[in-house]
Amino acid sequence: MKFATKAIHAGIAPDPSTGAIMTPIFQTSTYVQQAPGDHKGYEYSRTHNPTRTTLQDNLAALENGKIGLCFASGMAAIDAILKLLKPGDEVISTNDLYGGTYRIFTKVFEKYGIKFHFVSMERVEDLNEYINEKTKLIWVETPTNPMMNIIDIAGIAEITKERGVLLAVDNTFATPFLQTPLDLGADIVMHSVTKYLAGHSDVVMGAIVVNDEQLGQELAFLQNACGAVPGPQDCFLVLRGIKTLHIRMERHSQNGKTIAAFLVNHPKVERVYWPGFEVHPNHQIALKQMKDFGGMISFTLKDNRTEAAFKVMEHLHLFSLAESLGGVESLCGHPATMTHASIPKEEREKVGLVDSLIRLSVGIEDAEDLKRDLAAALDVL
Ligand code: P1T
Repeated sequence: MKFATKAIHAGIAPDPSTGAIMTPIFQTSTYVQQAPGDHKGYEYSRTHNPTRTTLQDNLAALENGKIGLCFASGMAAIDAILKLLKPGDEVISTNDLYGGTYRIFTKVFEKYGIKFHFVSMERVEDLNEYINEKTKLIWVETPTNPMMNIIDIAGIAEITKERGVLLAVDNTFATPFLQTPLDLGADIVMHSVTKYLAGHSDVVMGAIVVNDEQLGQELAFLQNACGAVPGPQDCFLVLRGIKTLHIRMERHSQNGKTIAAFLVNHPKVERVYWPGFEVHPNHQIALKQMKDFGGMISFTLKDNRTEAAFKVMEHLHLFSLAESLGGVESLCGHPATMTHASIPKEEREKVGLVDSLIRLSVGIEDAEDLKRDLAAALDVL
């Protein structure tokens, strides 16, 4: 099945009791058993819920994986992956990543004796320097949040396979429409479903997809044992959102391209971070592993004062100032004080995340209107 068909049909069947074409919201905590242990596959909704199962199966199909698991948030999904580890284990992560991921690594799991190394993975072979016998997991975000670096998933997978280390990819920015990390050799793909998958800024959710049966069972055990599961109504909303994922991603990518081209030629703009530019340092890898470039763009201004960035964002109207991304409506954000404030300034600046950086989540509105909004706001400077 091709992607668009899978988005609408994979894992989804009419409800057997009524024929309802839409998966019902099974708003129930428990299920009646005929005798202890004699049930229809459902015992308690933390463990299994039919609305969640349908979404998990649909997500697994989209990522070309075997087992999908949904969590109460993207952070809860990351938490479950980290709980595969034990004290003394080491993790190597991209040095540019969502601030909340950096925070759970350094402020939560370091306390439990897990060591994290943050490195640039732009040159895949450099990774070998950091891998030792304690290394258990490589954590890759690509495109990275917010600097839009692209990491060569297949290149890293070659190394992790050889060295017997797990490779997890946070696929939030790309979605399975643009990139399928399991096909490139990753062991675990993770999502903040909150973003493009849900797509309508009305749900917080996370997901993990894997191919390996045993790894899937370990993660399903953690999902049930720790219990950060999403409710059935949220699963229904995400199932509905995913039905248009392919159409939305095409439009996000098209609008992203228009806005990136507009910004790069604007006299007040210093630098635009978008992997679709031929001059982007990892453009060739983006071409190799992504179908298109998506709707995320970061940029800096020639006037590099934080106040200048604030002024531009204040004068944007169609781009609302808010955390998050991936909804149909355009958003703008200031990573240094918002999504990435939990990363120390010196660490942020090492990767180019300066105080004047603005991040855009380009929505699916009319691109000319979005351009006009940006032009008017930049004119204020
Ligand atoms: O917000 P939550 O659903 O818990 O997902 C966390 C998360 C994980 N990974 C990436 C790449 C993310 O971007 C996020 C959440 N990010 C934002 C809220 C943001 O505005 O960048």
